[in-house]
This record gives sequence, C-alpha cells and structure tokens, in this order.
Amino acid sequence: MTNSSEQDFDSEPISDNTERPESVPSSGAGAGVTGIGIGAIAQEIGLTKDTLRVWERRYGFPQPMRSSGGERLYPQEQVTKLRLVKRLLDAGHRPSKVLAQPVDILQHLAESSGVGQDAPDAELDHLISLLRTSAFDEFRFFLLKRATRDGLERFVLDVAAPLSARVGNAWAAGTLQVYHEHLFSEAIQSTLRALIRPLADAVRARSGRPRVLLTTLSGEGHGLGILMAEAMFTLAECDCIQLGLQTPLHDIVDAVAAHHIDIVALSFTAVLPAQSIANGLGDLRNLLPPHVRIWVGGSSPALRRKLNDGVHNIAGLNPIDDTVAEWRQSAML
Ligand code: B12
Repeated sequence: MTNSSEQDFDSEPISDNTERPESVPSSGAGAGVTGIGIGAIAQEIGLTKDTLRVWERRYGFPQPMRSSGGERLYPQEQVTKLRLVKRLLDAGHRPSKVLAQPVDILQHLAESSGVGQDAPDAELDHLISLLRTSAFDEFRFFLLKRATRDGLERFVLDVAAPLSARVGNAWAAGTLQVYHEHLFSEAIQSTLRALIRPLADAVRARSGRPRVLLTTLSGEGHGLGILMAEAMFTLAECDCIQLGLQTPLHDIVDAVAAHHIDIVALSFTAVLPAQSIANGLGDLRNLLPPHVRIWVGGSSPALRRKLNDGVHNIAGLNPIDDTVAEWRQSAML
C-alpha cells in the first residue's frame, strides 16, 4: 500500500513555473530535441505534472530534456520506465523504492510481485490469441457461446473481468495494439448488453429498488468496469440507468432528480490522478441530496485511501449483492 504521507508528498505543490503547460509541444520543439511534453505524459500515465516535477527533483528521475523554449520533453525510454513505475506504485510500491532503480530491476520487481502477470487459463489465452490474430468473428462467437453456456454472473466474473486485465497486460507488454483493445471492448460490451437487457426489463417491470445510476466522471474513459457493475446490480434486482462515460457533474445531478435515483455508482481505473478523483467526488457529494448514496469501484489505487465522507468504496464486483441487501435493510428502517 502506498502510505498517506507518500501521497501527500507526491502531490506537494511546487513553485516551478518555468513551463506554460498549455503551450508544451507534444514533440521536439527545437535544436533536434525530441520527446513528449509533460502534459501529454501526465495525462497518459495518470500522474499530475507536479508529481513528475517532484520526482525529478527528489529522486533524479525522470530526467527530461529541454526544448529551445526550456520546456520539459521526455524521451521514449523514460516514458516506458514511467509506465512501469506507475504500475508498481498502483500495486503498492513506494516512489522512494522504485524511481531510482534501472528498468531491468523494476521488471524483476514487477514479475516477483505479480504486476502484469496473468493467472493460467487456457481458454482466456485462446481468446487473447484470437484477438491478436484478428480473428474477430471467432472471438465474438466464443464470447457469446461462453456467455450463453455460463450465464451473466459467471460470464462477468470468470471471463469479462479477467480478460480485461489480460488485454491490459498484453497492451502494456506491446503484444496487443490499441485497435485490438477497441475491438475487445466493443465485443464485451455488446455481449454484456445482450445478456443484461431482458433481465433489466423484467426488474423495471417489477419496480425494482434501489434505482442505481451508473457512469464515470470526466477524464475516465474506461467503461467496462461500470458495465460489469451494471450486470451485477441488475442481478441483485436493482433498476439500473446507465449513462455511459464521462458525464459532467451537473448532468449527473439532473439525472438523479429526474429518475428518482437512490445510488450513484462510479468506476475508476488508475488513469485519473488521485487528486482529480477526490475533487470530483467531493464536488458531486456536495451537489447531491444527502439521501443519495455514492458508491465507487474499480482498480484506481486512490479508492484504497481514505475517501470523502459519504462516498463508499465497494471492493470488487462480488460484494455488490451484500451491499445492496444492506441498503434495502436500511431503507426499510
Ligand atoms: C479496454 C481498455 C481501453 C479502451 C477503453 C474502451 C472503453 N470504452 O472502455 C481504450 C483503448 C479506449 C483505452 C484507453 C486508454 N487506456 Co486503457 N485499458 C483498457 C482495459 C484493457 C480495460 C478497461 C476497463 O474498462 N477496465 C475497467 C475494469 C474492467 O477493471 P477494474 O478497474 O480493474 O475494475 C474491476 C473491479 O474493481 C470492478 N469495478 C469496476 N468499476 C466498478 C464500479 C463499481 C461501483 C463496483 C462495485 C465495481 C467496479 O470491475 C472490474 C472487474 O474486474 C484496461 C486493463 C484493465 N486492467 O482494466 C486498460 C487500462 C485501464 N488502460 C490504461 C491506459 C494507460 C490507457 C490510456 C491512458 C492509453 C493511452 N495511451 O491513451 C487511455 C486512457 C483513456 C482515458 N482517458 O481514460 C492502463 C491504465 C494504467 C494506469 N496505471 O494508468 C490499463 C490498466 C492498461 C495497462 N495494463 O496499463 N483503454
């Protein structure tokens, strides 16, 4: 676990105003210097610009080059190491222990602590190889067959969730490309929606409660987690309203009022910096009536830290059923 003092330290504001972030170029600006600007790196890796500057000053890494205008430019090999560093931090390693290490030591550390390692599963390996060889019809066919055979809950827990992690690991290792990820997401989404739909209609016809609104906040472009959560909420007989990705806060508030929502469920991967998540959740909590619960889930390490009052983290998909049962009990009091 990353401890809280480390976190405070990472987000320490720095009075380093040598850059004009908006004008940082995304490739080399002069004198043959090439690299990626600090804003682009921070966004891609899920760190703040301040964190990158603090690391540079305190740990000596990253060590960007400078454009002719004095702006930081990060060469590709530093970007690759930063990605690995971020994944190790997400897994609970501390900046002071990883930043100064060379890449090969970090790779060993990742292997020994299971970061990026897939549990053995021949059928999931087969699905990944279908994606890799662009056999998309076969890929969709196997998903549908498995979903039909196993049912919604087992498909979510045994296929969709672990396959997402595998696809992410394969992308990070460079063995799947971004378009594979898009095709994968599309196939999982259409399979899940086809399975959820008839049950969701039946739950609505019975006026199922609680009514759960599902979405992600701005900057969180990953939608499979919240869709899997929708499947589990529907199986727990909740009436779900899925708003899709990146809903502005005032639209969430309007939808809550219009649909008499009891619970807002949000999903976070590690792409959004912890501070953005805390700010977004704090603002949303202030905007929503107190009786509307905010439940969050997903792999973001920010959710393992202390959350804003009135925000509840559900650790995974399995506990959804019990958490909903507790809500029903408290609603009956
Ligand atoms: C598919 C995918 C994409 C697709 C998304 C398409 C879509 N419409 O969703 C595309 C190609 C667009 C994409 C883009 C990017 N991606 Co991407 N992506 C993925 C992948 C493979 C799955 C995404 C996903 O939805 N995950 C979310 C769910 C499935 O996983 P989870 O967070 O672990 O949550 C689990 C539970 O906690 C629970 N859960 C989730 N939400 C909730 C909510 C509630 C209420 C509850 C109860 C439970 C719950 O369900 C999950 C079941 O296991 C992941 C790999 C992974 N391991 O997740 C990478 C991953 C998330 N992506 C990553 C990255 C880096 C990116 C990009 C920055 C790449 C880039 N250079 O542009 C962008 C950022 C986009 C953005 N602004 O958000 C990294 C993030 C790493 C990090 N430390 O930041 C990952 C982890 C890949 C990796 N191994 O490095 N990505």
